Amino acid sequence: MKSIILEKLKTGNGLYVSGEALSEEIGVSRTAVWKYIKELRNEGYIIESSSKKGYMLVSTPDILNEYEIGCNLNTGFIGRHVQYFNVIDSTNNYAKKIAEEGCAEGTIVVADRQTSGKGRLGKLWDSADKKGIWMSIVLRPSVAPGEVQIITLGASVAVVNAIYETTGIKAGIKWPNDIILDDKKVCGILTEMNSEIERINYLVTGIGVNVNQENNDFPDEIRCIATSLKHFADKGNSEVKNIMPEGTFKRSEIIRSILFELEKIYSTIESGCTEKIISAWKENSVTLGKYVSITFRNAQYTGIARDITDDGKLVVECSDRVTREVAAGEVSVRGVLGHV
Ligand code: BT5
Repeated sequence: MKSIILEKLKTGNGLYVSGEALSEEIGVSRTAVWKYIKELRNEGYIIESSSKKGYMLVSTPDILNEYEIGCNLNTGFIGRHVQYFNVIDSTNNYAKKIAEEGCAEGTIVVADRQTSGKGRLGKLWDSADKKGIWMSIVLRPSVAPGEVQIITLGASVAVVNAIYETTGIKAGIKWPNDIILDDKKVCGILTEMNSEIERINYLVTGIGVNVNQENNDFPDEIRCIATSLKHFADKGNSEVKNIMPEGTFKRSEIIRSILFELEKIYSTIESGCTEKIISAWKENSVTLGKYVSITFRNAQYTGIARDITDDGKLVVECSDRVTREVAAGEVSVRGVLGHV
């Protein structure tokens, strides 16, 4: 009911919609309409009211509810079910729970703030309130468990494409799936899997994008390695687009675009055309051609990252002249110079 009222106010295009018309069209009392308006205001919508003219939607702040994400969402199944929280421990944890319970494929869990956002290997992911996209997507791919890396690579391509489409900002991918701007991390992806030997039961792809943080919003420990889309845009890049008057980006728009790009890529993977994803990943890579240091079977090597294999392993030509193929999770890759 609330979403119908919201839709009517939005199609009012900045004009008043009378309370009586709303109550008649929807079939609820005027008091009920007033109650829903109050709820919408509590969610952050700026709605003016006049006893004679009714209600007018003045502005829609950066809100992440099911309605804002679903409106104009151009996907078949990814993002068609949204579970929104203003605060949660970790969207990945909740997504795993509902995946266990059998939620629909493509369900997303999104939060304004995480209290225990997770990176890989128990590391923490800083998830400041309303500043970023903290979102997890439940997938049930038909690829074999050993080939799951392609979905993670695909997710990073989807994020880079979506950031470019919605903000004009061209980010790069550090292998396997950190999204980098100005040598700093603007997004991290954490994929968790529940599988049997031959079959994936479900996959949760967690995506964290720093959108509207100022540099001071990051904790000291990560301030010199983290950045946000806003921080990048504030430096005065002429290609940046869609910045709101308050100097921030609308998270719901970026989310919709990520979901759209991800669904395209996911369908390509499910139809067996993984080479397209690999080549898109290579085009956006900031790792290939760079010196990297790797940890491989407990030994350290340095070398040049030359390629990635069809199943997503990084091919490194090491300085001892041996070429090694390393998988994410087994290795850490650090640029010899800088973050990349
Ligand atoms: C990642 O791990 O990059 C994966 C991050 C995934 C976060 C999303 S948010 C939605 C979903 N729910 C979750 O609970 N998680 C996912 P990793 O490569 O291990 O990087 C972690 C490291 O990045 C930390 O040790 C910090 O050094 C750094 N870091 C932490 N918070 C950051 C931030 N907001 N921006 C940039 N770097 C950050």
